Amino acid sequence: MEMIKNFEWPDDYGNPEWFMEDRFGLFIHFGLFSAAARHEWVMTLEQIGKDGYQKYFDNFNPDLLDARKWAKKAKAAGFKYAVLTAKHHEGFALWDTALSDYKISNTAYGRDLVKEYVEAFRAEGLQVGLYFSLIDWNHPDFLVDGYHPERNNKEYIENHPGDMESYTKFMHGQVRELLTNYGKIDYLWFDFSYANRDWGDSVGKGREDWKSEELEKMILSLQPDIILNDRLDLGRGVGTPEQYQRNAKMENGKKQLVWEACQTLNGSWGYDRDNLDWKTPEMVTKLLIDTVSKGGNMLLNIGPNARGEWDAKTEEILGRVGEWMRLHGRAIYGCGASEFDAPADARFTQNGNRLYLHLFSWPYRTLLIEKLGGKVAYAQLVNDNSEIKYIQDEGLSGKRKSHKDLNAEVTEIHIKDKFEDNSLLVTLPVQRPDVLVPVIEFILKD
Ligand code: FHN
Repeated sequence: MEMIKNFEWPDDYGNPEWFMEDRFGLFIHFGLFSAAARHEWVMTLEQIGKDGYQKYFDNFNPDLLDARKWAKKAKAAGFKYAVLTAKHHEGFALWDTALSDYKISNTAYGRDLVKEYVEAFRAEGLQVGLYFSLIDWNHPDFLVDGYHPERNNKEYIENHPGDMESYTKFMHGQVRELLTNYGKIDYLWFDFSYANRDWGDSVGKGREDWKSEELEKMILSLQPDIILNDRLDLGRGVGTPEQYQRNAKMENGKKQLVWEACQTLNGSWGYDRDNLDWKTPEMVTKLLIDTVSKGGNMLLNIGPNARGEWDAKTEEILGRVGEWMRLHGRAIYGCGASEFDAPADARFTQNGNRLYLHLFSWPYRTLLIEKLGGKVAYAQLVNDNSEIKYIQDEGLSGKRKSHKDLNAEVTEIHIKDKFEDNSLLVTLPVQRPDVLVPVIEFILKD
């Protein structure tokens, strides 16, 4: 595993090596929007004012929510860390905050979900992260801008001119609560800065509005080992591209950045009952592999429903991905980008002398890999640790015992002349292993 020295990382942030080892995180979007069940931006997309939104608070009762079940499911799916929306843009707090009545402990649920979440996920051995929205559409002092649900409500705007000094005092106070009352928090995930937005009659918000420098200092004084993402508009922290797949590592000049691709299962972060745009288990697995092959993590999102349960489709996808992770975790955890170039329609991940070839399509019988010739000591399929044979400089690996080896020899004769002398010719079974993505492990010579 590449040490952090090869990466750009703030000296005063916690050591992110656990993060870079873990590779696979669970994002959980849960709040009053889960009851509306049509995307977590519903309040602003439908310009529902605070009064209109109150019905979700009044009727909120996730009676089947059990954070311990969430944690066990997360572990079974192969996740190593999690990030829960402690408060999303709607301003509804999932913890018993002393700074606002707009909180889960004042609903029929009556309990502190952040407390239950951190305890349950730590008990399963996962690192715990919290998502915190810098935006708060419920707070009366939050200055209305082009993203605000009340942006076209003249009366609201007249009565709420905005007081960002007072708002940031409140916002910093809530962050202080989360980093003081719930033990060690491993990852704080802010969302989001938009300083470059300009709607004409209002502009976006960034580090000056959030008092990001002051906030960051407070955070690191309370939790010196914590890591932060890059959305405080300070130009540092874990990179967080979302809803698309990068085509290369995340780099800043000569150094790689610590980053995670943030992806949804169906295009919505919050529970969206009627949204059927689900990614397949195979697509999710390939996104994870592709991200790790570029030196990043994947933060994969789920949106539990308003009873606090994971819907059937989410369970199905994570069940399949979890089975692949059960067999192939060693090709993901602790791995990163490789110095070798993968063949077409495949990805390499690497951890020291273990090089993993993830085959997005299954070639017929042979696979030629450049620059690996002479470097491989042994090769096997990861799903069953069955040997995979190859030809490199010294000819077919292992003794020829069966007609199949003779077959490989014939291949060698036919292909040898096209064979770069530093290539590796892998001979594959015709039958593709019955897993989401087959993986070959090459054990490299020291
Ligand atoms: O506006 C949010 C959105 O609702 C969601 O929480 C995503 C997750 O990365 N972040 C913001 C959009 O970038």
